Amino acid sequence: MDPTTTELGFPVWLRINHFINLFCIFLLIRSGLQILADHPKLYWNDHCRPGNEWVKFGKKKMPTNRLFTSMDEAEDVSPVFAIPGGHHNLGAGRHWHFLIVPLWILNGLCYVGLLFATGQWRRLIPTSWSIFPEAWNSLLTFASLTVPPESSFHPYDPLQQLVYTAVVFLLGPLMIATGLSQSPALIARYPWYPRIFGGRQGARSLHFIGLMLLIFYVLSHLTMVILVHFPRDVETMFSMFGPPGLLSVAAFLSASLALLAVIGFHIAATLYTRRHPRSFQEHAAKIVEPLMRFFFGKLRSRQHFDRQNVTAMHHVNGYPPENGDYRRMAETGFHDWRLRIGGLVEQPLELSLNDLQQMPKHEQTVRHNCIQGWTGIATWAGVEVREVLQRCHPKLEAKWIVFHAFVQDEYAPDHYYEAFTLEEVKGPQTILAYEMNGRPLPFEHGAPCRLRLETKVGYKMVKYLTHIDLVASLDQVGFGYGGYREDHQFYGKVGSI
Ligand SMILES: Nc1nc2c(c(=O)[nH]1)N[C@H]1C(S)=C(S)[C@@H](COP(=O)(O)O)O[C@H]1N2
Ligand SMILES: [Mo]
Repeated sequence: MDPTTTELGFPVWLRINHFINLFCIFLLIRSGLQILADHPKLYWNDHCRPGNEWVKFGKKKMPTNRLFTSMDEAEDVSPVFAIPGGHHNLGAGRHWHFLIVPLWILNGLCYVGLLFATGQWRRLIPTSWSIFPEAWNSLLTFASLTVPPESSFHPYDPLQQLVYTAVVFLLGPLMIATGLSQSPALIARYPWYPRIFGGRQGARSLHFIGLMLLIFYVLSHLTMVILVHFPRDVETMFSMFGPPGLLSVAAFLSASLALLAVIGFHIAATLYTRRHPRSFQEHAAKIVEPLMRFFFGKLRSRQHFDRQNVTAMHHVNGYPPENGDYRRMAETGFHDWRLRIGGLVEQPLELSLNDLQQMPKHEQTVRHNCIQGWTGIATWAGVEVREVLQRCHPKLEAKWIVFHAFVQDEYAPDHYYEAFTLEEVKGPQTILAYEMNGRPLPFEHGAPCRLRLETKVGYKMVKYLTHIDLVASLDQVGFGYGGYREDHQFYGKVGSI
């Protein structure tokens, strides 16, 4: 090996970079497990047919004789493994994931940049094919449970070198690429992209397999550090003479402190997130929302799935309203139902189902992406929101458009609603749908009319619409966080990923 590699040492930037990476990875793993727990089933195709998962965690069994919703499928998860842990804390788990991802990617880019700028790459990236047989020999040595002599670490042994290169240049990019393909906005704009991974569920499964490899890597890496370096450091600690020994002691202490700091941060962050979910949501939103709007906000859906491809058993989330008004209207085929469009508009509207059917009809065969993880493909048809907006003439002060649903249950007065900026709903494939797969919208999917906005995660697409309001601010709408799930489950209000 190139003799200069041993002289490279571990410069300060490398140590800091490594520390930030460690900090990020543990948070990404724990928030990732929180997200997974909300739909702990993995599939290889985007239909997510119940029972068709290749792996499933948790013991829940879904009924086959009555309607269940995907919220019923969520599992609790221990705060030891997940941040913040507990029941359906998906919103907070996502905030953590999205807070850390940009930091982790930035740190990774700095690392790779500096690696090449400083010559450090020479000891990381193998330059000869002989690395493979050498790594194999090294693996055999480890398999016989002996630690190779220190001389074979210069400073990395061949197996280490191969694994590090693979983690940095294969596993890292794979996690980013498959993570990105979970964004409804990105994959609605570039439908070819998730196909690289066999669809969004293929990507989700690979993201999970990557997570498992990452956990395995982190655990074995830590074990190696403890087995190989720890005894050597302890030895020097107890024979404290000469500057090299002292340096080693300092390194050992600072590494231990760094690890303790990460553990301490996790405990504090978990407790804070669990005890103050609202304040965490508000703080996280200040960073996550602008980033999400910046990277995904301008993307417009261009999906055209083959109609042959629709999902036979499309999942459901959110039960049909259990209230008298709704039931009465349903009995007469929603003859009396009117969609009211009001608020800051010059021309308030009241549209019957028939009025909607008389307007230009738009049809789209698209993938639905629930925030919990499942997908399904369906053909939806209805009226473009931009068409309705043209007819009602929004006033200049109107900034937000809020879609309201029937009260779920007359004894529980909060109703489902979701808000968007006016810009967000002006794109294509944003419709008030009254048909699904060529039939009137079924009850469980939002009869008589629901929103479809294909660059968003499912929770933004309000079913069982009653009225649409244009407002200048969200302060007076619900609790003011931009939607029912934002108010009650601490989700973010953008929902582009
Ligand atoms: N009124 C209402 N709309 C709703 C919900 C709900 O609970 N109530 N759930 C949302 C969520 S989280 C999802 S994923 C989609 C599910 O649509 P589907 O049931 O047609 O599959 O509806 C959204 N719209
Ligand atoms: Mo959802």
